[in-house]
Amino acid sequence: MVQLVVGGAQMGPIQHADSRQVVVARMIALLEAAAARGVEMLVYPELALTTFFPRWYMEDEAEIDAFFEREMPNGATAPLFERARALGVAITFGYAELTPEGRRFNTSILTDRAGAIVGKYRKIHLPGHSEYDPERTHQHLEKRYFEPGDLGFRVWRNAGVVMGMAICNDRRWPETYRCLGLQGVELVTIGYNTPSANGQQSSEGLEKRLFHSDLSLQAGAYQNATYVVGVAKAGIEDGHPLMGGSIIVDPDGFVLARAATEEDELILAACDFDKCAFGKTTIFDFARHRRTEHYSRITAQTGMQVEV
Ligand code: ING
Repeated sequence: MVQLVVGGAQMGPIQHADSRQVVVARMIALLEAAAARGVEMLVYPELALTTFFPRWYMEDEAEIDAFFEREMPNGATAPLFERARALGVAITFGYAELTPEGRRFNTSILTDRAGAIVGKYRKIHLPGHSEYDPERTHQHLEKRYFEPGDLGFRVWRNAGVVMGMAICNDRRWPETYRCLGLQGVELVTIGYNTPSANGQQSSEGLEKRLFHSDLSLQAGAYQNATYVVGVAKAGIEDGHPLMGGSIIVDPDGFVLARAATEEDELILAACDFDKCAFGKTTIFDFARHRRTEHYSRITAQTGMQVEV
């Protein structure tokens, strides 16, 4: 039987002016609190080291690159890796990655409980736009600052558990979970930064956004018999609200823990990964039930085509 106490380290707002050092100190405080409560695997949000900078339109390359990390771990994050190793807690967190070749990705890493990086994922589904959009109440320029991920959806066996990573908008696409489910995933970690209001549709309020986040995470968990942990960076960043709503979902789709605030907040649940087996060997026994001869449209066609 494989059990792991999994924690979600929801983070409150990070202001444009906040230094990496200040942010990492907050992450270490969450790590300490988690370890004190027996957490063995801790999930941080997307872009956990900086403010959600895709809300800003920038043209100056140096100004943009200031939000990116050239190596990981690095001077600012080494204390976090060190403390996680000392406490024996595996961690995953998101950050903006600048590669030696000058490519930019919205990235997430996964460590083992000895603090070594065992996995990397680069966000595949980038929402938003690439040019300034005057029609929007706020910009969402992920397509401007990041390339689509080039590492695919992968899993790693870590602390005895088959783990996979996704990031934010990925959680809204069933393909994300099924690509991981087909690899036997038992824990999907998804950090997110989700604006509380829609920049294009003012009627879509916070309640509907929180519902859609839950719906996506719970469906992904149930339909692939896996645990899913969704962790927010939340609160008001330089006047721009991000929603909270961090949750831990079990393989039946039930929510085991939910954040109550939009601040730094720890949620946790003791996860028994044997619970994944029932779904994977009955209702979602993919080998027995899937009819792939009828699914070709999913990869052959990108956009909707109405032919009737
Ligand atoms: N943020 C948002 C997300 O997918 C979004 C963007 C919000 C898209 C709501 C659609 C609806 O949660 C990121 N960073 O992807």
